[in-house]
Amino acid sequence: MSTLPPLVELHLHLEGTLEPEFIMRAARKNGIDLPWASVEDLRSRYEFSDLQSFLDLYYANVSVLREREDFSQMVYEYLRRAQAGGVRHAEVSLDLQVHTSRGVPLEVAFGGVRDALDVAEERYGITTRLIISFLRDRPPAEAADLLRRLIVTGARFDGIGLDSAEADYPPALFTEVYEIARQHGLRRTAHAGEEGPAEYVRQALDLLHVERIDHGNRSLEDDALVQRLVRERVPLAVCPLSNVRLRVVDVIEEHPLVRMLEHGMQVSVHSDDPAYFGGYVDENLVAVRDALAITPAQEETLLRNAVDAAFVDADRRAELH
Ligand code: ES4
Ligand code: ZN
Repeated sequence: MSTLPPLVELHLHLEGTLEPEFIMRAARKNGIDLPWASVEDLRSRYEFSDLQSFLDLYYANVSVLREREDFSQMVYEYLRRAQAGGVRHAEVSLDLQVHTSRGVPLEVAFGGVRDALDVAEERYGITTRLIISFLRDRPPAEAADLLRRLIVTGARFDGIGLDSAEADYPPALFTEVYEIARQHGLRRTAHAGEEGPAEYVRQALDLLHVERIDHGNRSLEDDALVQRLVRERVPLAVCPLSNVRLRVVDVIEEHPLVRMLEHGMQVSVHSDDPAYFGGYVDENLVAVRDALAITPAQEETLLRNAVDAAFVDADRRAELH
C-alpha cells in the first residue's frame, strides 16, 4: 500500500495567519489604537458577507505590524502551527504593498519575513517558497515599481501573485507586471474566479501566463474553460473554508471540490487566511473529508495534486511524493 504524500500548503496569505491574540498583543506592544475592546470582541467580528467585508478587517489588522520582529514573529507562529498540522512544504504569500504603502520600509517587512523563512527548514522541517502578491485594486504601475525595486535590490523570493478585491479588476491590468516577472524567471500565480468571472481565469492564463490559479471556482460556469484547465493540467489552489466564510459557496456540503475532481481538474486544498476562516490546511482537509464524503483515493489525488503544483525542483518533488 502506498503512503499518502505529506501536506503541502500552496495558498496562504501570511497576513491571514494573524490570530486575534497576536493582533491585540502586537497592538499593545507598538502602542497602536485598535477599535476592538478585547480578543473576544475582535473574534466576534470574524463574520463576513463577502470578500470586501473580510478585506476591510484584514487590512485594518495589519497595522499592528511595525517592526522587523513583528513580521518574523508572524511567520514563526505560522510555521509552528503548520508543523503541528503536518505541513512539510509551504508556499506563502506576502502583501508587501500593503506595508510599504502605509510607510513600513521595504527592508523591515520583507526582511522580517525572510529572517523567519530562512530558518524554516532547520527549525520546523518545512521547506518554503515566498510569493509576493500584488493588490489588484491598487495601481498596476505601483506593482511594477515595487517588483522592479525588489529585483534590483536582489531580494530573495520565488514568485508573484495577484490578490485583493477581484470584481472590476481584471488580470489584463497586470500584463506588464507579469511580463517583468516572467523575464526574471519568477514563478507566477494569480487569484481568479473567486468573486470574478470565468473570463478572469482565461485572462490569467492567456495574458499573465500563470502556472496555477488561486481559487478558480467560477471556472465551472464555463464548460470550454473547464475542458482547457483539464487538458492543460492547470493547478487550482482551492480553499473550502474560505469559500464558505466569504459566501462563495453557501455551505461546505455544497462545495464544488468533488465536482472539480470528477471533471479531472488539478485541484488541491489549502487554507487562504486560516486565522479568519476557521482552519489551517489540515482542518480544511478534515472539513471536506467529513462534509463531502471524500474517498481515500480522492484524498490521495488532492494531496498529490498539491505536490505536483508546488514551485519546487524535481528532487524536492520526488521527496514529497
Ligand atoms: C484574500 Cl480570500 C482572498 N481573496 C483575495 N485576496 C485576498 N487577500 C487575502 N485573502
Ligand atoms: Zn487567497
